[in-house]
Amino acid sequence: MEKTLVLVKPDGVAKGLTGEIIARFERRGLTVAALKMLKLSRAKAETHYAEHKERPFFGELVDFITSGPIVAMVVSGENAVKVVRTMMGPTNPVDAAPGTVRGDFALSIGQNIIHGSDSPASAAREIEIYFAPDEILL
Ligand code: D4T
Repeated sequence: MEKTLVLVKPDGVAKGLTGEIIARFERRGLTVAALKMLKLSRAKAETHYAEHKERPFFGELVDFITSGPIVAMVVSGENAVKVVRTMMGPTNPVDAAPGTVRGDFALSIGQNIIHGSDSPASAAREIEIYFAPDEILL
């Protein structure tokens, strides 16, 4: 089964959307294979978003993702990477259709509620940042 990393970002946790987001994935038929709440260190945030290091929004991105608790999960299922990305909606919530997480709950690209890996290779890299192998239970 394909695995992907999902984060409920600090704004999603603060808005009480964690349960709603998990429920959407479970109702779709995906499986939560690992789950934890944590506060991300700057070092881990910089590792996660390394591809954006030179972008002008990098500092704000790291400030935001480390600003409060997040919920990290490994979601598994057939085509989990693509299915989760479709259910999230585009990065900029302005373009996100109603029915997607961002289309229903977000307005700003800087605070867009949720992260999902963008490819199986990214998923493998990102899952290692958040979970030890023995924490992935399904
Ligand atoms: P994440 O990684 O958070 O799921 O977002 P995406 O995969 O959908 O989008 P991304 O990697 O292009 O962007 C990472 C992160 O940076 C924020 N961001 C992005 C921002 O604040 N301003 C911007 O102009 C862009 C492109 C939002 C998500």
